[in-house]
Amino acid sequence: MKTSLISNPSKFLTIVFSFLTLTIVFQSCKSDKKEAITEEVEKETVVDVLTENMDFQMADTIPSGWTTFRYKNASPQTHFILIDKYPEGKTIDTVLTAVAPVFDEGMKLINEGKPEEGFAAFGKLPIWFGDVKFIGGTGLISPERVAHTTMKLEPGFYIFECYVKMSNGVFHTSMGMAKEVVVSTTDSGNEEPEADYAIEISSTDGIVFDGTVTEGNHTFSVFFKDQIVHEHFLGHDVNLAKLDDTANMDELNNWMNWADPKGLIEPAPQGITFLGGVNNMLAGDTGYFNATLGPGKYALIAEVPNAAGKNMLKVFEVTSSSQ
Ligand SMILES: [Cu+2]
Repeated sequence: MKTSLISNPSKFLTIVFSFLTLTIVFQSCKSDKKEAITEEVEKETVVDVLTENMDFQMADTIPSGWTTFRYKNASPQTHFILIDKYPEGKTIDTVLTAVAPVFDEGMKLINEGKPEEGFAAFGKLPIWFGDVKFIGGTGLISPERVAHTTMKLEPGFYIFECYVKMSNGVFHTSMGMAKEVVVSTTDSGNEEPEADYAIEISSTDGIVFDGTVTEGNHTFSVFFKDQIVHEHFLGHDVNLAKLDDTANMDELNNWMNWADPKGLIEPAPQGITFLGGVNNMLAGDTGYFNATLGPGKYALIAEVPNAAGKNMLKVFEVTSSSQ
């Protein structure tokens, strides 16, 4: 079953999550967002996002330009923010008539353990579904932690989502972790951050990072040298994790694949504390994350199948500043 999933280069994930998101959000949110886009929004240096129970509590409209998300996870689950950009002109009516019946059919088959039939059903989806873009967001963040991620936003309509799975296998997206957000034409006025440490990620070289970090509060840049669709139908990203003595790297590596029934599901692996990062961006883009790191062992890892085999798992030490 897994092999079929992985060998199929279709855009299944895009389809699944985009659709989940669209159904959930648009059914409850038909207000006229077109007007909101030009509304004045309060200038703020930081956009606060809070999760308490399968939600994104945040402003409906945020400024464009360089934007820092301060994402507090006050829930018992692990989450992230992935920001999706949909093609222009798609309405809820289009989705409900052209997509919903196809989605229902395909997902039902996959849930019944018939992935090949399910994928065949998704072949009936509109072509534009493949045009959804993933433009950034935070990395994985553990309970009671705060992720700080900075990225440049263009004005427009976006969906914020999290598709980590509950222990019963249900995606957080379908539990309420999908929110439509308007990025206004008002610029935040923020400047691009300056990084203390530079990270690069690409399909060819994996995560490139020199790994010499001293304790303290640091900003890391993440340059997406390229972006591709991996076996799980999504691109690569960079997540920061603190490792304690019980952390098992194989377990972490396996967990970072949603297409595995045991992947990206609660509970998160033992001994791992996720501290944020930068979610899927487009090729050529750069995002930043900030974290306060004490001495110890950490990892940078992409949420892709077999990150280690793609050179997308880097373990490094943070050394004491007194050393
Ligand atoms: Cu979540």
